[in-house]
Amino acid sequence: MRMALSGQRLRRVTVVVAALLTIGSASAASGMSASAASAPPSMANRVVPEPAVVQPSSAQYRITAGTTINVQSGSAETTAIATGLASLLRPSTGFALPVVNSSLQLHRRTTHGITLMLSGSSNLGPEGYQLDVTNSAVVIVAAQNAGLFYGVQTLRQLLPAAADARTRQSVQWIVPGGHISDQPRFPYRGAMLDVSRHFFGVPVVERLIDEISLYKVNTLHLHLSDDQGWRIAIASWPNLTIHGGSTEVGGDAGGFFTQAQYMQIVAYAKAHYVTIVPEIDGPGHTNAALSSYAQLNCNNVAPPLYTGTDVGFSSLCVSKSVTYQFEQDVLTELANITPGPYLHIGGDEAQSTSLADYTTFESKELPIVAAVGKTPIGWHDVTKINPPTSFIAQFWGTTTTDTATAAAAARGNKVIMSPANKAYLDMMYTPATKLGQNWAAYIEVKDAYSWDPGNYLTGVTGSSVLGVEGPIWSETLLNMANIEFMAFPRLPALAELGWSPESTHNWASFQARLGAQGPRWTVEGVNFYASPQIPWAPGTKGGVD
Ligand code: TNX
Repeated sequence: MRMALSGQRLRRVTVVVAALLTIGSASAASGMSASAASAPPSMANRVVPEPAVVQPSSAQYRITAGTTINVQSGSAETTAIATGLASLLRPSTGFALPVVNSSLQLHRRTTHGITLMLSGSSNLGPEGYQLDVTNSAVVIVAAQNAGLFYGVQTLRQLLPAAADARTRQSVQWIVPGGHISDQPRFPYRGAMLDVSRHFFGVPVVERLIDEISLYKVNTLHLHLSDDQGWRIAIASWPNLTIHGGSTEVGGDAGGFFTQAQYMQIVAYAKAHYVTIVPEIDGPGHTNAALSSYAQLNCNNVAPPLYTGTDVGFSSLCVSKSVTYQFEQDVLTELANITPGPYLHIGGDEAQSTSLADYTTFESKELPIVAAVGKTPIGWHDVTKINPPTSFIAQFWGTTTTDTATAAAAARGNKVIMSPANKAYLDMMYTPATKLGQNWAAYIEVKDAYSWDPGNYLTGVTGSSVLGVEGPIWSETLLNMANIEFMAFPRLPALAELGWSPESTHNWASFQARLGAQGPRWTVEGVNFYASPQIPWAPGTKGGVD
């Protein structure tokens, strides 16, 4: 592994040196001293997550008024990706950038402009792509449209940050030359938004999808129910949202998604190659439901709504059959509006449910998920009931050993890694951070980056790991600016752990590449934490806590 690592680095260095030599002699020929010429942009040290293979060259492609974006005719989805790129670049460049459907067989070496091509080749995998930048063309090739979308996200990061501006900028639109060949390490790269403790509406969720998909995050888990609020309308149990969605932490009015709004989010996510994973937590974290329907309580008394931040005090009534009718109805309606393969059933911190009751509840809940045609994900607490191997455990602990999760992995269950002291995006960065909590750790950018999800939890390695997720719990977060401050720049760090080969993992390289994101977030208006650990590029203006 180490040998391969240094071999790869060496190759990169050699290519960079060769590129610099070429530039040096070109400058000398034009009468300019090499030191007077400003350093040309390079494909290296720009992209987060780090691509699997980057081979910079001395070529440069310049987007001009004459540039077209070409796609093979016949793929409406490819055309939509190309149109998305054109719409992003038109305001800042002021160029027309027409999307051209070509019925000709596009060829990698002879095309001009920016070209998106689907190739039959499957060695790029379902999300992989190749990007070639020469003096005359940018060509992105992938086996599937998801790969073309990711190639476009890489291209965006190779362009000047001003490309993301909404008004015309006078900038040379240069794409540094070379070759990138890229595909993800893990299939599941996620973020989670807690819309229960504080409710956030459709525009916030869509903006978050915009922001995370630039870093090739492909899953957004929505924590839709908890003690403080029920946030998805369920037609057969309307009081869940009418009453249970009416408030939030701190006592302000809460809110909820209608099923039409939820479907709008799902569609927006799909267009960004993001799968929505809806979570209905149980048997604990259920006060909002218990408060909405007295019959879900063992004593038939509905408790008041809760606006505090304690955990572990609520439980559905495990011995009542109505509890399972409720679960069946809720999960059926949710499955009907969720095209993705997963339903998340929570299962964490059921401190008011006995182990026997917890086992009974989960043993009845898991078959309901299967019956509605979905794969269950739950917090790793569920592994203590020996769930079937179809169950996916999301690890949130703060230790590197967990016997029940390791035993589940040994039986064949897959695990999503969200260790709270590395991946919880609601943790404060330092004791001076105003937002967030600190029960698991203070998590600076280097802490979020410096661990290996594929080799972290004893007994949970390699193919047992489905991927990584960064949860944004919202007890202390009131709005988009708060969410962004906690997620950026740590979510891109987690995205790199989920996407990039372990052999590319390198803090110094990450520091430089993350620093290059600062001007982009500044242009986009992302309110991020300008960590002193990162050498932010000129043009970076940090956000506020
Ligand atoms: C623990 S860990 C929780 C959440 C809280 C979070 C706050 C887990 C699955 N549950 O209920 O919001 O800590 O950091």
